[in-house]
Amino acid sequence: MNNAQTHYRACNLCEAMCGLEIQVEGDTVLSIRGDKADPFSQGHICPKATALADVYTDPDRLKRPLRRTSTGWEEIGWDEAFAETVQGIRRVQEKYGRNTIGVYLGNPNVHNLGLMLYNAPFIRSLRTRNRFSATSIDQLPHHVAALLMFGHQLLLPIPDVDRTQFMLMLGANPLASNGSLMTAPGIERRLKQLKARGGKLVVVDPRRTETAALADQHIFIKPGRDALLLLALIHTLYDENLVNPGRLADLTDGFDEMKTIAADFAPEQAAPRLGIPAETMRQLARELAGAERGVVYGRMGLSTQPFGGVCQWLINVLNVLTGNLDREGGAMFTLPAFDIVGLTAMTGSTGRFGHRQTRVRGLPAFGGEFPVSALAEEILTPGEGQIRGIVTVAGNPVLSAPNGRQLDKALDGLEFMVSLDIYLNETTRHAHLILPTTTGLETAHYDLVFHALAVRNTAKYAPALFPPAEGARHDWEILRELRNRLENRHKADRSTMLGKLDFQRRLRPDQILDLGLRFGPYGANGVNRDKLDGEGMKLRRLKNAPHGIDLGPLQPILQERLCTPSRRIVLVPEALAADVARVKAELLAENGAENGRYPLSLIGRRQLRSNNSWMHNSPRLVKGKNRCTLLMHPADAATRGLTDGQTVKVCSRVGEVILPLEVTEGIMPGVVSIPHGWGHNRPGVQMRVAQAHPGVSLNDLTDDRRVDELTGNAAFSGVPVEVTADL
Ligand SMILES: Nc1nc2c(c(=O)[nH]1)N[C@H]1C(S)=C(S)[C@@H](COP(=O)(O)OP(=O)(O)OC[C@H]3O[C@@H](n4cnc5c(=O)[nH]c(N)nc54)[C@H](O)[C@@H]3O)O[C@H]1N2
Ligand SMILES: Nc1nc2c(c(=O)[nH]1)N[C@H]1C(S)=C(S)[C@@H](COP(=O)(O)OP(=O)(O)OC[C@H]3O[C@@H](n4cnc5c(=O)[nH]c(N)nc54)[C@H](O)[C@@H]3O)O[C@H]1N2
Ligand code: SF4
Ligand SMILES: [Mo]
Repeated sequence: MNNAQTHYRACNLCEAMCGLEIQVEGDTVLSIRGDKADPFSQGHICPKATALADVYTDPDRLKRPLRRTSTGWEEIGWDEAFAETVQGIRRVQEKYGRNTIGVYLGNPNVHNLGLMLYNAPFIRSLRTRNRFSATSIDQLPHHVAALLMFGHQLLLPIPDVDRTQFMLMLGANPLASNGSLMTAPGIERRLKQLKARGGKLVVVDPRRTETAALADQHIFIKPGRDALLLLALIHTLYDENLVNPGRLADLTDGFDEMKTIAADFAPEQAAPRLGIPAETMRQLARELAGAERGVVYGRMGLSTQPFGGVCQWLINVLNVLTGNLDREGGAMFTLPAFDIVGLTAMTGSTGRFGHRQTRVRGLPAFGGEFPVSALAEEILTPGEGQIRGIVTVAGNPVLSAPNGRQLDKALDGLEFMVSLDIYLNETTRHAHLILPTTTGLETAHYDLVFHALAVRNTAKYAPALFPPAEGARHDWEILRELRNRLENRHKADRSTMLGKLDFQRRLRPDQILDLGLRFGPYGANGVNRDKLDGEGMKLRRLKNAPHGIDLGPLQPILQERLCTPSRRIVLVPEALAADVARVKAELLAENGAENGRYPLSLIGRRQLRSNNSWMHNSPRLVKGKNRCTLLMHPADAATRGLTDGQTVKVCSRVGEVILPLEVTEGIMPGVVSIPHGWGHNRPGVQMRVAQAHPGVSLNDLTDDRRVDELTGNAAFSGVPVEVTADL
């Protein structure tokens, strides 16, 4: 260990931003531990952190550009790869029109500083309307609610978990996911502290999750019906005179409209449809209203369901009605050192909704992107504007988008496809070219996104630990080069004012970061400059603080941040209010027909040792027994004559999968669950460890036609299925 060195950085795999202490010798990682001196994560890590080293050294990882030929893949040089990529894109656009190139950005984009800073100008250079990203299979409803209520798509309320006394959590399982739209490393400790200080945690989930097991109270709910529960809670607040918005009263419009809307949703009315006693709902509303500091928080389970938009709106409404929005211990807003909300608000790019529709089904665009659920049909349906080529950047939609088999088929028929990725996987196997990128430990890191979603204001930067693996390039370098070639410009244009302001062409990611920090709220002239002495926030300061800098707990700041035309909170945005009719028709009306052929309701789940679809090639993460099982309640197993451990077949409208059955009381009768992110048994994948532990893909069952009609977000929760013995 004589030449061992210690490097500090934040893990970029999930949203928790855990501080890591990494011992290295040369290019060998000796150990990865939690960094106890990180003021935010205080030593917390999970098993995935150590797998960062596995990704770095993975023998299956791609390091040179690959071209698909009739006889297989061949390595080519970068110059050739860039030239062919640009030719491929141009060929399609010249033949069919510029919108016939699609682009899909996957989840790792938001965990990568270079991608966050360079993907926008690259996408603009493609000059296509057919933009897609993982947002519409994830948190899109949160953005829609934020845009319509607060005037900015990124003004997302974050639960102040460290100071709350009452937390109502719906459709989230942070003990497995480590928290989402709630960056809070060591969430288990934080939730235990909430209980220890006399607070209460209530979890609403169709499954008794790891988080539900820790909670004071767990309420089962049938998938997709939360909107009804939330409306019943709001009804109770009005009905029992518990509405108490405090100082928000002067800042908010729409209390009376909300009362009218909720009038039809008495808990007594909702109870039979929910299977939750009316008294339980009334009690819950009273506890929330009575808590000195309380918060309602809902994540994936509430976003990716047929009423995702309404659910995320009503959660905000509950926080307003109880005075908990923008209040300590409630749902608060961050003021990060690199302030994307502030920067975009300044330029007026606060978000747009419904300004365009998809060609085939007419699903709405949000923020310049169309819903991924429409991607396959946009490729497969002939006609003008049909997508003929695609660029994927750090995405695996074949496993992550609904009806993955259909997408497989669609991608297979494209005239041109190029992927920036580190693996030859379920999606990239369809590409004509794969451009291999650097991985976590080879990149400089600052969380542009997750500092803005954290339960404290913090900042942390780390330089790359290793140089790029031989042959690989940084994502941002690839995007910059492609953009330059697509725009026919090879050198930065410094002669014009616009050229000078074109940071992405002229500067490296850390230089842009430095500018953002200096001109941010903690910079020398920023509103919060007093938080730091001397010259305020800048990159050098972060470089000198490798464990990160704590900028304090969240503060009430909404009033200054609001971007609505009225500068007030819009409690009842029109589009959302209108969507309540759908809740009434589909959830409240008694005639909600149960599906005869597919009587069970399918949900997903997350597992601590998986990271979406792409980390199953790490041997240490897949070892042990097969985790890709179907969870089913004993009563449902008994009616079907099924027993624990046997192999079963699950069918939905779009497909079927075969996997082992796990019978458990931990899931509601009528509901079954398959973990998300498996299914590596497709031909042509080159991930040997993952292929040896393939599991099945949940999204071979989920349905691209099931979306939240309002937002277009995928409705993964509650897919109708049937389960039989696999004979
Ligand atoms: N049924 C169901 N479906 C779901 C979900 C669910 O809960 N249930 N969850 C949804 C959610 S929340 C999300 S975010 C999406 C994720 O959907 P995607 O983003 O499409 O999928 P990932 O599995 O994150 O795939 C990431 C891809 O990026 C590659 N990659 C990793 N690191 C890098 C890098 O640094 N650079 C580049 N260029 N490539 C990299 C990986 O090899 C992989 O191909 O899935 C969604 N799909
Ligand atoms: N280990 C690990 N961590 C991850 C990821 C990962 O793949 N693995 N992915 C990361 C990503 S991209 C994201 S977006 C976050 C997601 O973070 P979370 O939202 O916390 O993740 P999930 O575990 O999907 O939690 C969703 C919960 O909703 C429940 N649910 C499903 N349908 C319904 C419903 O209709 N109503 C209610 N009330 N509940 C429902 C499910 O049972 C599940 O417990 O996790 C991140 N962290
Ligand atoms: S919880 Fe998330 S950020 Fe923390 S070590 Fe695990 S994967 Fe990394
Ligand atoms: Mo996600």
